[in-house]
Amino acid sequence: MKDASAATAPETIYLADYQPPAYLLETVHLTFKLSPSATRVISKIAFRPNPEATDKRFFLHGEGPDLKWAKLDGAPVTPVVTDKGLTLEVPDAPFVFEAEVEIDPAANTALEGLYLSNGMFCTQCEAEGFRRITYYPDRPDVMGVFTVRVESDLPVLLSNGNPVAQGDGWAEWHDPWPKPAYLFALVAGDLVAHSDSFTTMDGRDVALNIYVRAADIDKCAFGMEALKASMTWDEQVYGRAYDLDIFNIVAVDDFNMGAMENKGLNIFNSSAVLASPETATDANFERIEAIIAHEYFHNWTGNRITCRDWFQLCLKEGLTVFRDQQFTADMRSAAVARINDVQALRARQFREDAGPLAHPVRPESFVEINNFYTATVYEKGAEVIRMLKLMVGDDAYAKSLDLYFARHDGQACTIEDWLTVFEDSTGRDLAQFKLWYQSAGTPHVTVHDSYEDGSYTLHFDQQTPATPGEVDKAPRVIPIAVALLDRHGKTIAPEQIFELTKTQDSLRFEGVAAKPIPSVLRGFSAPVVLDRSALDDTRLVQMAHDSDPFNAWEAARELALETLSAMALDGTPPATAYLDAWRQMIRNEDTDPAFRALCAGVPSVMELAGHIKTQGQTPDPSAIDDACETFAQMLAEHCQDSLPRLYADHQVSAAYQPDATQAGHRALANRVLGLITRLDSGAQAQAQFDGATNMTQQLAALGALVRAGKGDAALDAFYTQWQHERLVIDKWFGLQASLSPADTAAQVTSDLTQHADFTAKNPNRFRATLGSFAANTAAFHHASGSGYDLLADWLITLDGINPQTTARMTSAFETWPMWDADRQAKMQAALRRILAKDGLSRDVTEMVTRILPDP
Ligand code: B3K
Ligand code: ZN
Repeated sequence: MKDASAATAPETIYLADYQPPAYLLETVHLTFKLSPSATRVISKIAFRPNPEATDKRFFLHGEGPDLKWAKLDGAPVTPVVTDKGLTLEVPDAPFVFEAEVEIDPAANTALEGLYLSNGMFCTQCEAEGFRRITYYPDRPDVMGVFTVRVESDLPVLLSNGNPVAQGDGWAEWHDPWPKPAYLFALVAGDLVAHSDSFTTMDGRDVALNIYVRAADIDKCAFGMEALKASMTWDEQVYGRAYDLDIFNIVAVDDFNMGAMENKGLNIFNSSAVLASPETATDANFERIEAIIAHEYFHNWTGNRITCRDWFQLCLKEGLTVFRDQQFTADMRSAAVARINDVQALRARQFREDAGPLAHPVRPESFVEINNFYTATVYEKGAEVIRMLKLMVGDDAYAKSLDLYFARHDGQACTIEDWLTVFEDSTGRDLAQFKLWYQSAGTPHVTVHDSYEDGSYTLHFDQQTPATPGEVDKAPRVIPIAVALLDRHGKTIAPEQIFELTKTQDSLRFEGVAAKPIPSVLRGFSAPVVLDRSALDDTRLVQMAHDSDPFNAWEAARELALETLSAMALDGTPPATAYLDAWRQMIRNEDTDPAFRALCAGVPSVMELAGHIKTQGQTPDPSAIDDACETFAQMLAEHCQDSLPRLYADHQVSAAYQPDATQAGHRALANRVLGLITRLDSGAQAQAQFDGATNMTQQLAALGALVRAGKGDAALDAFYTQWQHERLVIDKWFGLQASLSPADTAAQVTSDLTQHADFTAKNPNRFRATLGSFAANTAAFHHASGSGYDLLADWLITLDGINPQTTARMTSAFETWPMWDADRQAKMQAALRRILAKDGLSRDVTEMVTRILPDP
């Protein structure tokens, strides 16, 4: 029934073209007869005309399912089928459509739709994967009540909602909550469950399960605790209770991202849920806690209230990231959590916003929606909500969220709906605030000050650089948290929120006895680049005393950026006063070890390159890398006498716990170990490696040894010890690709791709190897171009296997405008080589075309 001539060039979809669906759903019945290469899917869907639709044509999406038969109200019909879907003449009245299709999960290496992972059937339907399973109105504003029957010999058969009935070789599930197809999920496998239960605040008993392969059953306890903590937190903080009798999580090895919030059946990349002290680091535990929370929180922000169309993705993702950030701040140290969030935002989102892939938090067009699950939609989307909360205040935020849930439960909504809720509940006009959703680019805010006769004024300017397709930018509303400190760091004017709404404006303080130290953009109150170079340099005081821990860290970071940039540009050595202050900071036992570990972090080569670029210079990755090495060596020597004691004082003797307190001690001790390794030829690191009782210690020691060029024996020992733990072997691949020196890393990585354990079919392994290499900035940007060639070769190979993961990884090339002409030319040549590949996927074609300059 295929009409091959219907194949068309990739089409651009526009927000402005949104049309309501022609038909709405009542009920959906699906039967899956599972078989690796020939799964049959039988569907029975009750439709009714949408009174609000103008276009009445009946169209079902479908990409790949082989249609065996179709019926309309019980009578056989022959729809017109193309490679995008099917059309059929239908009555202008309710009707039932039935069909049977065949699909091939075993051949599905793209990991979208129904696929096989190590003998387990599983699904990934967001954003548009359901159309690879069967013919269906695969758009988020079409919601149905699903009943699903799964037939298979495999022992565990799962789908969304509550279990209805089961027998030998089959199980039936019913999900009472209407949902779009992207939230559909099915799992069948030889699995075991780590089980628990939870009683909701409204008295519902919920069975909780984490399903894994038998060998992983000892790695589920932490995830389960994180799930229960998330359920409690959402009740206490947002008043949201869970709404089914069962909540299942399944760990899958082959997965394109972290996890997926399918209603009642979350599917997780095994790296985002499995953890034991021996196999996972403190950072892994923290990430797992955050992802479990994130997916659970989607039950309300995403599932109960979903998106009208995919342009509204930030409606669920920005809000859910903001909620998981709040959760982490409550569960751990709020200051450390905020610094981590801002570091990630700057590393990924600011970089995106400054390059050829810049787009608004709510984009206005796309070719492949999977290319818009970006740091801008997620992390900047969360920052926008953080600003909104700061501007309206905590109580008004809580009231607005209550109204949002009450007004829109069960609906598919837009950013306009979201903002209207806030306007209605607070009376504020949010027209200017909406620019944060509509306009791309990171605003640059410049501040200078003046002081005269007890009157102190801060003068602000804002300007947003041009982004692709958007040259002139109107001023935005920027909430700037400000306090004044005296010369000793004591607060003399408490924190207030100044809203900068114009291109230029000022904030005045009267009765200020002496010129104060301004603490500006406290807590990183807005996602902007702040230039405070016109202010007096008070950063050494702020680093030691600012009452806002974010700004204390920021002062340390700015000093490090400035010192290292000067070293890289012309060899200026660090000031002794700065090295002294650094030593004092790391030894200051009055501050949280986790915070000190963050302040002691040397900026990445990429962050330094960005800083040098904003100073109007062209960064040289190799010179920056050398400066970082020299700087670390100088710090080690300057702090030499303090290091053994610091290292000893922060060893944890209690049994391993993945909590923030213990993790903070380990983080600081491991930073110190990095410095000690520069002085003792790796003796201490080898001792830590040999005696390690948890992965945090073991991996940090291995990293220190590899960095020092003394890691060969330890790498072999690590591999031998962990060869049956695939998540640990990912670390083994990743560490070598990311920490090998710039001159050899491309060869090391290329050799790793020849290792028996390397496979491009597993996204975790591919990312651990090639993704880590691309993040090794000095190596990836090696002047020879060998890094660009290696990545391009592998992306060309991977595109034939998994377009979505390939497309994501092309963003390694988005920084081309930052570098010198030779590197720019080499990066563009590598991109053109990818673009020239025959049959290149739509996903990668869109990304590479956007990254390359206009011809
Ligand atoms: N909603 C999913 C992401 C789906 C990505 C599709 N390419 C996970 C999350 O954000 O929670
Ligand atoms: Zn999400």
